[in-house]
Amino acid sequence: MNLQELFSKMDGKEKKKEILRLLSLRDEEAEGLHREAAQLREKYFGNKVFLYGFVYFSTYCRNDCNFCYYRKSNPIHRYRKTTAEILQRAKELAGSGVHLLDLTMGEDPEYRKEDFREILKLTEDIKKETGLPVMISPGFLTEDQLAAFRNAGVDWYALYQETHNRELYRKLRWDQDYDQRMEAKETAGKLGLLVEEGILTGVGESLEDIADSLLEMGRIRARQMRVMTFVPQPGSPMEDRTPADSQLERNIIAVLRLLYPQVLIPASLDVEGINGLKGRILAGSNVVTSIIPPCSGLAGVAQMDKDVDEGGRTVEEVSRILKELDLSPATRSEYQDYLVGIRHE
Ligand code: SAM
Ligand code: MD0
Ligand code: SF4
Repeated sequence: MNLQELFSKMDGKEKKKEILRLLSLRDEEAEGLHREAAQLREKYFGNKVFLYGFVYFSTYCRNDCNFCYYRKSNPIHRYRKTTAEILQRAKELAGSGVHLLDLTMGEDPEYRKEDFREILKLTEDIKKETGLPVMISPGFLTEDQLAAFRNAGVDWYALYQETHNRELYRKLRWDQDYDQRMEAKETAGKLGLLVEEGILTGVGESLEDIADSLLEMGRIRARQMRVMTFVPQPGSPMEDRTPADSQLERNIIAVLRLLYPQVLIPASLDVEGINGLKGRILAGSNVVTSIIPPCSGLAGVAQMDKDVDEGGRTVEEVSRILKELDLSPATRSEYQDYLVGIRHE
């Protein structure tokens, strides 16, 4: 019996034990796990991979997350792009062949004004002019704000808990309420938005914390599930933490694929840049995120400028690497058909 079949027959306690075992695999055993996950991706998605364009349009933030470069108490250079410029970048990305646009900001008080009036209008314009599905990552939203974004045509709401261990959460997002953040995702789901949940690894979590998170992601019915290895940020309280390699992140990707074979699992270019892509795809990812137009003055979140202006984080470069793995970017309509399918589940 393969691992996926085994999982589907297990009760909660057995499942957790098996997750813990898989997370700690290394070397050839880990490779075996990743191979099985990649086979499952192939079973459900063929040789097709989805590509997400990333537009981090304001790096101003009212929050003070301990892991983040853009926390409000870090005295860094910040930018806020005008809506005209954001639309322009979105169109460029769409033209380059991405399947979705991820509109991301810090919790910028300026753009949060009047219940995001300007951003709502911008979202409508972007949908109209590009015809692409849109994800928003604006931080916490109230029910009314979520409904307004849904009415503006938004498809996805991304809001990452980072961990589902409340004590650890208090050390990471120390100035934000745990339950409010979880509830925003449940509300979004009820309103008909698709939800992306995510965790950080390398922030002092235990394997058991990770196992709990993976089960929690299923419980809240997230349709996209991400893990990112923590990248220490200059000027932040966690800057001296030793950075972890990507082994655990790749094991988590593989276990997510076994637990939830049909969900979207990103390989983010925002952790190790373009050189980290293969390993994550080989572990079972089926979405490449953090594709950024070169020389646009737009940044990543965990890796502000890595590979961006060199053109490493482009559709072209990603497609070249996918080809080496006998994979290729999906078509626009394949991605849109996938969304129709999960909406009707
Ligand atoms: N400000 C919004 C928020 O925090 O929800 C949207 C930005 S969101 C895309 C930022 C995400 O990037 C965080 O939730 C976290 O998972 C990830 N991130 C931030 N800083 C990071 C770091 N230093 N290393 C790895 N991931 C990081
Ligand atoms: C990424 N830098 O995809 C982006 C970001 C926000 N929805 C995503 C963390 O890696
Ligand atoms: Fe702000 Fe998001 Fe960074 Fe937290 S993770 S400080 S909410 S930009």
